[in-house]
Amino acid sequence: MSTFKNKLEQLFAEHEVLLSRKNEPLISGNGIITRYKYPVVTAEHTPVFWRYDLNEKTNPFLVERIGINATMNSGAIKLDGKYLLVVRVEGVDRKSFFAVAESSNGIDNFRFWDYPITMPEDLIPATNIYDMRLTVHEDGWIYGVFCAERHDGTNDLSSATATAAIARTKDLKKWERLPDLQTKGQQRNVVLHPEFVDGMYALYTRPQDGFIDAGSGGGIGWALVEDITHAEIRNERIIDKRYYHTIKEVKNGEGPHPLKTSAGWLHLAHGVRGCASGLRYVLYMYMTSLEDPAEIIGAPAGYIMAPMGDERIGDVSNVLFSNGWIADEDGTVFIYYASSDTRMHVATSTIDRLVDYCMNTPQDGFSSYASVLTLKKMIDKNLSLIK
Ligand code: M1P
Repeated sequence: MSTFKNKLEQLFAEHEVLLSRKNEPLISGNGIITRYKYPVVTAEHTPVFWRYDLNEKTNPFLVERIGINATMNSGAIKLDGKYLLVVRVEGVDRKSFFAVAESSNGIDNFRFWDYPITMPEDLIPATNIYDMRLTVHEDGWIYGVFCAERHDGTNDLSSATATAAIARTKDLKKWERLPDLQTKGQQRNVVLHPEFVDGMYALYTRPQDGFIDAGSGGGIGWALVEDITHAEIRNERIIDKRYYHTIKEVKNGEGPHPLKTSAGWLHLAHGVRGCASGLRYVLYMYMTSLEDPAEIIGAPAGYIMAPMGDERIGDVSNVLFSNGWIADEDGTVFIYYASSDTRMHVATSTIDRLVDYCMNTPQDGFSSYASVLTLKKMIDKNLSLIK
């Protein structure tokens, strides 16, 4: 066999070993979620035939022609019994695009579909698209809301605009692009609520002054729009505020759309704080009422997940980010999260555990004094049990 053929066979064989590797649960530290040993989707999971020209004549050295840099911030959905991630794939050229990776159990063996998604352009083409939130809406469509990034047209090459782009599909293959969300300022991390509210489409928003800085945008917002095919925000109010000296002091953003439970809507979000080593992104949760999905009824202090071990290192280090989760009928919840803008992981929990976490974890008292009082209450209660 020629060297080329040998090398090719080896490439496919190594790829298959990676794709078919079984994942293993790790003993969790907090009893709320279970992490897994291996990331579920990495750049190396992308098909060999995306990266290599397999023709010996045009690629005699069998080198990579199209490099993939990262697989991250993925929307998630269960369709026809399959766990599907709409992965943000980032090429070495720094452009992100969407591609579907499929698994039959949600924790390992994710395989990309042969082709990435060809997302139609809006009237004004975007330079980069990323971070899709998927929502099966009660109107019958599957919506993908994502960030469309464009250069702002000034001489400053780093100056961009972030807009919420909207597209819909029935099968994740053929997408209809709708006009981008019209808002006063910039928006990222916009998420469509799965149900109509007062007969309107409801959006979780994240108003921001600039491309990076949330600035005066006070946190996660809420807005109703009449027509999703020409979505325009006229009124927006902040429902989950940022606070000084918390995990969401600098920024926050809704993750995937909330999960409906008998006790309320379960929300997953990211919170950002600044520190000497830069920004630190953690995941936190809160709960809103069934009657009013914008009214917070449970807000545990601090984070539920923060970067750990290898998760702490990557293209943008010290970042956990989630925009996809799946709740199975038996109550298992699969939380898909990216670490350090580099690779995708899964953590599992259950609806009951997450509701218990949201409703029974002490809230933030916003000072050291208040934290000590909260801790002393727990100690009093426990010592009366064990002494
Ligand atoms: O690099 C961390 C994250 O930064 C942005 O999120 P946010 O707008 O909340 O700061 C996004 O670019 C996101 O994709 C990225 O993971």
